[in-house]
Amino acid sequence: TTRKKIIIGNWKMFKDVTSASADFSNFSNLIANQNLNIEVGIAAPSVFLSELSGRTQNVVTLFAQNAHWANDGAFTGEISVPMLKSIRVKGSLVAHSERRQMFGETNISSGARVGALIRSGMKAVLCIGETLEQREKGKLHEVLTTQLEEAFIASEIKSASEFLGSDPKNPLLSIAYEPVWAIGTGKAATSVEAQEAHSIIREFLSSYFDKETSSKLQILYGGSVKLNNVQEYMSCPDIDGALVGGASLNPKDFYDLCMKCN
Ligand code: G2H
Repeated sequence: TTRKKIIIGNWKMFKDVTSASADFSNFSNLIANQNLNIEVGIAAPSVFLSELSGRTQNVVTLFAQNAHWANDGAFTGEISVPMLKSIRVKGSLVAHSERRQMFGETNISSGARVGALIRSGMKAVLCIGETLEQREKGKLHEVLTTQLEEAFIASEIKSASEFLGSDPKNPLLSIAYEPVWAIGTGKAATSVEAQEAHSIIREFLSSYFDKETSSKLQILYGGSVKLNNVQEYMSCPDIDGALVGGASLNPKDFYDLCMKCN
């Protein structure tokens, strides 16, 4: 495939400004000394983004963990896409399962967030995934395709080319498949289970957009990705990257993990 691999660390709600700055700089320095074939990014807590955006060395892509759909307004506690853009953040996660489960994020609200990011030329990493109960009831296909379809409609973005954006090597839309039962549990999906879900997603993207668009979009796997299992995921035909939580918090360990994929 021609899809560039992308590894994104998700720092969730960890670190303080001192450790975040030091860890980010360490990671950037390590990465900057390499010939990178992959793209690497970190999704940091929003209070650190301004500080971290001066430390990317133009080799680490800085992501937010969420972004609001409106440019501004009375939305206490939210952060807008223009705000992120003004501090040179390049994209955002959307609808991480923790946001869906604990903060009421829906397919519709996350689709609106995706729309705002894409219209601003920023990368949107839309997270989807099934719970254990849904999987056991045989609803994997239905859950994944509904999450995608409702979000795409709510994004109000009409054309596949808008989702792709202007840089063919770095499409604006990415999907992260994160089975809820594998997140932070240490119970990773097998690469066979992950590939099966990714191929469902790839097929849906083909039918919703077209085959060519689908073949260009990156689909990341997330959920207990570690140094010792990342290569197996990356060897699957429809897995183009990883969203890494716990294993991204230590800069040297995360660097080692990224280099396994380079
Ligand atoms: C899933 C993942 C990163 P972890 O939430 O998004 O976290 O790798 O800790 O399972």
